[in-house]
Amino acid sequence: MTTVITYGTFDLFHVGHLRMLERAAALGDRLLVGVSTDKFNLGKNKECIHPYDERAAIVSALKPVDQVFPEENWEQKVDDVVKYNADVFVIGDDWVGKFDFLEKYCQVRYLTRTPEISTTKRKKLISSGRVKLSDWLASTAE
Ligand code: C2G
Repeated sequence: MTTVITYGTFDLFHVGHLRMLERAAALGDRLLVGVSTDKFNLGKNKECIHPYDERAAIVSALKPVDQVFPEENWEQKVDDVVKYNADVFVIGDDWVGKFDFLEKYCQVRYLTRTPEISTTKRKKLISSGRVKLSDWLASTAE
């Protein structure tokens, strides 16, 4: 049984998040996801639109995901990897090098991010009012 573990905020869930979770799940038999708590996100200078319980509910409902737990601080990853007996740690390459310390405990894989999509960009686009949401959705659907 190969256990994969990953972490993230997953606010305004989008296809970049989904593709990451699908690819992470494909690396093992079960996927555990640490979802950042609202308090932890403030430390990342990220203010979420969706509160933790909604973000965790969405992620835990996904087919590739077996279990969700709260990510409350930067230090918990080693304990999590040991506690869950994780074989592979996966995260997007926007974090490349940041979690190499986990190589003592498990495989560390940085996967390429899905280009051109991010929660921040989507928040800006919606709040800018430059385009009507319906026009934008129509344009992205093409
Ligand atoms: N992601 C992606 N493609 C995107 C956007 C995000 O592959 N277009 C990936 C990120 O690389 C990350 C995961 O989706 O692996 C979750 O992204 P975020 O919610 O932005 O997570 P982040 O705030 O980077 O938190 O301790 C690690 C942190 O909790 C990671």
